[in-house]
Order: sequence, then C-alpha cells, then structure tokens
Amino acid sequence: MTGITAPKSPVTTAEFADGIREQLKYAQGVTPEQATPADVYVASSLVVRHYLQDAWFKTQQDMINGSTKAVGYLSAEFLIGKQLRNALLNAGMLDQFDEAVESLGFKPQDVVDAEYEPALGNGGLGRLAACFIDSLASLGVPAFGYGIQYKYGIFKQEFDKDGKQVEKPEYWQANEEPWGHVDYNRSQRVNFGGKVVTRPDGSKEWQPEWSVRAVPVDYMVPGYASGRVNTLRLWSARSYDEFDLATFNKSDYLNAVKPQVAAENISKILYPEDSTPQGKALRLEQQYFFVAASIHDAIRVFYPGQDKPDLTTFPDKICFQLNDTHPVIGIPELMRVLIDEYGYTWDVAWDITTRTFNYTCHTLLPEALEVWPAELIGELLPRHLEIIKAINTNFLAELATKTRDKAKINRMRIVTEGDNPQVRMAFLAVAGGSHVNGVAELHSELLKDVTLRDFSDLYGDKFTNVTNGVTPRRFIRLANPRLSALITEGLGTDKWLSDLELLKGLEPLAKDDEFVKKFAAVKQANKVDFANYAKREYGFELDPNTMFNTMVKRLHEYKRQSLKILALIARYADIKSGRLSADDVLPRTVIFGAKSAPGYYLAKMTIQLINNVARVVNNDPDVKGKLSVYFPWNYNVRLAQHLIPATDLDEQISQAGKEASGTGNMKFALNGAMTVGTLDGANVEIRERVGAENFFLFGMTVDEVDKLYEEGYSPAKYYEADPRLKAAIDMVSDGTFSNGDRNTYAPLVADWLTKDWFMTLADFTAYCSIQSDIEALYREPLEWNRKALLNVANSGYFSSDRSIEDYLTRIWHTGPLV
Ligand code: F55
Repeated sequence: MTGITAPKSPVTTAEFADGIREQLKYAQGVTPEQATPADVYVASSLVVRHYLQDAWFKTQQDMINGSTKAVGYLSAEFLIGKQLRNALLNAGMLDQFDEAVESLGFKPQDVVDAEYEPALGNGGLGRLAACFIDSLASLGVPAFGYGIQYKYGIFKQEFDKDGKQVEKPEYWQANEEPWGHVDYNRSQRVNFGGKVVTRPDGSKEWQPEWSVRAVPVDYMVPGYASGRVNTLRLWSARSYDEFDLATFNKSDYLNAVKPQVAAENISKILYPEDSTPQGKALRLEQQYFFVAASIHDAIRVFYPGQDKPDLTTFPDKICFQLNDTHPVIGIPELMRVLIDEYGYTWDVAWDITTRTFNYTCHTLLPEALEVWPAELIGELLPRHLEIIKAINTNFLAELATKTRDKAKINRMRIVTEGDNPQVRMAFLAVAGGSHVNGVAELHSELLKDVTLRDFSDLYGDKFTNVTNGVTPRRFIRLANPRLSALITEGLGTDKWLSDLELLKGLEPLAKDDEFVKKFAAVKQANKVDFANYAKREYGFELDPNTMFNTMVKRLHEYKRQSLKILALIARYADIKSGRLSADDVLPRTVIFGAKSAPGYYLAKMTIQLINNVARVVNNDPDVKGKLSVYFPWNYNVRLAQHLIPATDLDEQISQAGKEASGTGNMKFALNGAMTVGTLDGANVEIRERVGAENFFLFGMTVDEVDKLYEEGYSPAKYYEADPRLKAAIDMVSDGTFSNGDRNTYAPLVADWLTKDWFMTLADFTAYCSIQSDIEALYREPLEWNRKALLNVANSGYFSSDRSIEDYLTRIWHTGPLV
C-alpha cells in the first residue's frame, strides 16, 4: 500500500476560475452572467479533463512501453456514479474547484448537483467494477475498463398510487455529458451471422452477414494521488449502413432506416435482471459486441501499426479479467482471431488464450449461471460455435486423462448433449482461463465444494479467493466528509485514504470517551443532513433523534427483505396491542432502498408490501414517534452516498450461503454503522475483523440450512410455532396493508407458507430476539458508538485497494508502472 497524503493540486484557484470562464465561452458559448449551474458543471468538468490530459497521455505511453503488464477489466456493467467530485478529489482540485466556483458567484453544491448519474449497472457487480478501476488507477497499475455505454441505464424506479414499482427509462444522456470522449477514429468493426467457409489451405474463414461499428467512448479514470490516469472505454454501437436510398425512394422510410436501428439497438439498454439471465439474442449480441471490440482494441493498442504482430507475447502485455460470465464469449473470440486471422495453430492459440483470461464468479445461485442455446450462438456467431465445440471436445479428452469417472466427465461438459444443446459459460470460463475466483472466503469455499465441485477436484490449482472491497475515496471521503476529517484528526494524517489499514490506529481511541463523543456527533450531524435531504428530495419527515435502520440492496428473495418487513409488522402489532409499552419501544426509522427486476413477480409484490406497510405505519397515531418506515424510490449511487453515512444499523440478512459477498456491508461498517447479519458472504470476514462482540449475528449457518433442507423444510411449522410471526403474516393476508383486500398479497403469503425457499420463517424468531440486544446497546449511546467506531477501525481490509493487491499477486501477476 502506498499511504500517500492528499495529492498536490496541479492548478491554483485563479487558474481554475479562468479555465471555467474559458470553457464557458468556447465550449458552452455563454458568458459567466448567462451561465446556469449546469453550464458551470460542464465547464468545470472540461477544466478537470484539461488538467488530467498530460497524465493520461503519459500513463498510456508508459503502458505501451511496457514496464509492466496491463489489466483489461471486461465487464458488462460499470456503475460509476457521478464523476466530477470524484475526479476533483483524486486529482487534488477539490478546494480549487469550490473556491473558483464561488468566485464566479455559484454554489459548488448546485454545480455538482447538475451532474446526471450514469447508472450503467444493476448493483453490486457493476459497482465493484467501478471501485476496481478507481483502485487500479490509484495503485498506478495500467488498466482498461472495457464495457458498454448503454444509452439507457438501469431503469428509473417510481412507485404508483398503490405502491407498485413502475419502471421509467433512464435517459442519462438527456443533458450534455462532458466526461465521455467519443473517439470515432478508433472504432472497431464487430461482425455477426453468416457462415463459415473452408479456405483452399484448409483453414477456416467466417463470412459474416452483418456488422456493427463499435465506437469507443473514453472516460478518464484518475488515480488518487498517483499521478496516473487510466481509461474506461465504453463501446457504443453505431450503424455502418448508409441510408438505403432505393427503399426510401419507394417511400418506405421506416424500412430504409431499419438496419441502422437494429445496429444501434445493441448498446441501447442495460438488461435489468441481476440474477436470472434472460437468454435473449440481443443480450448475446451485447456481450460479443463489447468483448470483440475490446480484444481488437487491445491488439491495436499494444502492437501499433503492426501487420503481423507476434501475438505469442499478448499475455505479457495484458490480461483480461472476466467479470462474471457475461464476457466469456471473449475466449472463443480470441481463439478465432489467433487462428483464423493471424494463422496460429490451435495449440499455440489455446496457450495464449488460457494465459490471457481469468474469471470471477459473483454468485452461488444456479439460475444465475449463464447458459446459451448452442443454436442461438450458431446463428449469431457460427465460427465461435465451432470453436466452442472443439474446446469442449479437447476438454473432454483432457478430462479422460485425469479421471475415470464417466459421470463426472459428463457433468463437466461445456456443451451439453441432447436435442437442444446448451453452452455453459461458467464452465467455458474455467476451462479457458488460468484462475477462477470467488468474491469472499465463504463464497470461494462454496464454489469449490458445491457449485464448481467437479472442476475444483480436477483443477484445484486454478481456484482462489479475492474478497471484495470498496473505494474509500468515494465511499468515505466524498460521502462522509465529517467522518473523514475526524479520522484524519485521530490518526494525525490523511494517508489512510490510500492505505486503509491505517484505520487500525483508531482502535485505541475507542477507549477515549471524548473521541467517541466526537464520532457520535459526526453520525448525528449526518443524520440531520440526511433528514434534510429526504425532505427535499422525497418530501419525507425523518426524525434524526430516532435510530436510522437501513436495508438497501436489490430486491431478491434470497436477500430476505421479507424477513425485515415481517419483523417490522410484528413490532407494529406489538406496539398497537400494548404488548410493548410505550416506554419499552426504542424509536426507529426504517429505511428501505431496492429495485426489483421488472419481471420478478414476488419481488415486485414485496416492494408493494413495503410501501403499504410504510403508508399504514406512518399514518397510525398509535405508533407515532415510535416507528416509521420510508422507502425512497430509485436507490442509486447518489442516494447511497447520502444514506450510508447517516445509518446507525445496517441489515445484511440473506440466507446463509446465498450472498456471494455483499459490498454494501463494507460501506456501512466503514461509515460507522453497526450490522445485524447472518453468517453469509463477506459478513463472515467483517465480523471476524471487527470482533464478534461488535456485530449482531443471528440465524442459521450454511450447515444448518443444508441440514434443514435435508430433513424437509416446512415453513408452516414456524408460522404455527411463533404467535408473533403468525400475527404478522395474518395481517398481510387480512387486508391490513391493502385497504381490506385479502387477495393483494395472497401469492406472497402462499409462497411464505408453502415454499419459503430461503427459509425466512425459520430465521424469524432469532432475528426478532437479537433486536433486544440491539436496542439495549442503542440505549447506551457511548457504548454503541464505541462499537461502531471499532467497526470503522477494523474494516480497513475492505478497501478495494486491498482487493486489487490480491488480484495482482494471486491472479494477474503484475504491478504498478515504474
Ligand atoms: C447482473 C446481470 C446478470 Cl445476468 C447476473 C448478475 C448480475 C449482477 O448484478 N450480479 C451481482 O450484482 N452480483 C453481486 O456481485 C457483488 C460483487 O461481487 C457481490 O457482492 C454480491 O454478493 C453479488 O450478488
């Protein structure tokens, strides 16, 4: 770790202000008097880009000169969040920006608010990619993030009058977007369809039917105080086809533009499913589109102007990390390029390919592992299907040398047998790459023992773990300036921003009551800020003198928002019935944030239920001041940055063995929230580090879950056994939260009582009983804050800088530019 102090600014306040004036004049075409905050936002962003330009050139030059291998992070999603303040921080220009903007008569906050968030990801996987490119640049490792510049990001979530989720298009480019630099001169042709012919010499040639132009849109990725600027290259699909004049002359305008529309559809929209891949042709087109463009781009970058480059050196120039299975089609693509375009033999090509790729798995849910019908691949990418089949054949032959277990070999087929053969992308990734990693220790173990068991038996050396992390720049320094100042005061240095393990130095201060009180004051001020924000943005009235209890993440059954809402209903009933006396009730504000995949029926119904519980609870005078529930719509990176620093208690309550890692859990711990959670994903490691006494653990373990399945799980038993649970579920059925309509939630209730796939009911009692520990501690503010501070002090491990260091040593075998 570098442990560098804040970067020195390359610019004075006066220069920054001059730069803004110049950009207003020449780029925006307005005088400072005419300018709006949005104009100043664009101008300021261009000033930042201007001052980063030389470092960007130098980083690229040093990378091509090749003192160290580069990383290509291939990801269908980069949930980068707003760019301006992050770039200012990393480049050391925050103060200069604030002062320059003020000198021009604007409020920095108004200028920053004018930025529209690029929401180019679903959730954890996309946000992780964004944290990783920040860390790569901050560590000075040469890297490209390669992805898609979707025109429409993850949908904008609204709620209708019944509390149901409504999806609206997220047209994030509606306003000028100064960060992405469209580089038409470095576009790539990406082909589809057609057929494969054999050349006279026996080699193969793909004769595609149609092509799309992939135009790179480049985003600067400035490292924090590293002097390095990497590139996030997001591909945008454009058409090659000229306007079809003949058709147009026949007055058939719509058909005349059809090919253009089809081509540009490829980067039109981000698929909003975060766990059940849709298996649609367009999705496969997207995957191949960005991966093929990126591979060709890397060859262009590293072998400039060379007709016959020596691609046996390719794995020494760059290694590609496959962020889940979405880019796995890159494996047959590189094989095709090497064999068909550059004339390498199969064996040489296979050696290059397997040394180039590595694969990160982000799930344990079997339904989330991508599988494509061979027929579909054959239609879109006929040559790739041939190559995949050949990889499969060779792989099966290799397996036969390793084991005699025929059933096992059959289970490991990359291409399944039968009438409708399928290609298993995760298996292709394991076979075609050097390393496979899970994203938290428990997850990596379960991958080896369960999900990819056969593969780990025979290829144990490929398997490793890299526990996720989050960038402290965005998620502590930018999101929580008060805590950042206090940390710097406590440690006597700001080096923690690039060496987060230094937070450990706060541990002794947990014994210092005065410091703990300052820490408590930071949290309180953040809660007041959030209450104001929630009032402004959503019209909510939050009381900052109650406990802020947050659950934010995608809505999914395995994450168990149902557990939280049922416990909340039970608590509501307790207060109403007087079972809990007013004095016994610790006032709580429960805050949810969650988007559901548009076609996920039970998840959408759960959203509706949460909204209606909120409506009923917040309007009931009997519980006023004791319990309130809010569900701000459209949870995104911006809302996360406001809400996380203001949270007292975070919920990480997935069924053990289902959440691969979680990264929200890390953000909350680093911002001084306590966690109530199960032994799942990275919770296990967080608890280990912060100490069992500083973590509210409840619920079944992975082994207990497995055992209960084996014995035969019957949710109704739990419903009958716990009267509070029964009462809560009955209230959902009896119309309490649906204006008397007993049908509204019937499918949800039926699911709980007959299936309850993720054993929500079985963990209900344990979840409720840990609440008394939580509340007892919260009534002792000094002790609560002491423990929360210990969470901060001991969570330095969860920096994405550390994750990247682990990738460097365990997987990529490269390091910073010298
Ligand atoms: C998106 C599209 C498809 Cl087709 C499948 C999955 C996703 C997706 O968004 N997955 C995702 O976010 N997975 C999460 O990755 C995080 C980062 O590793 C983990 O922390 C989290 O546990 C996992 O669910």
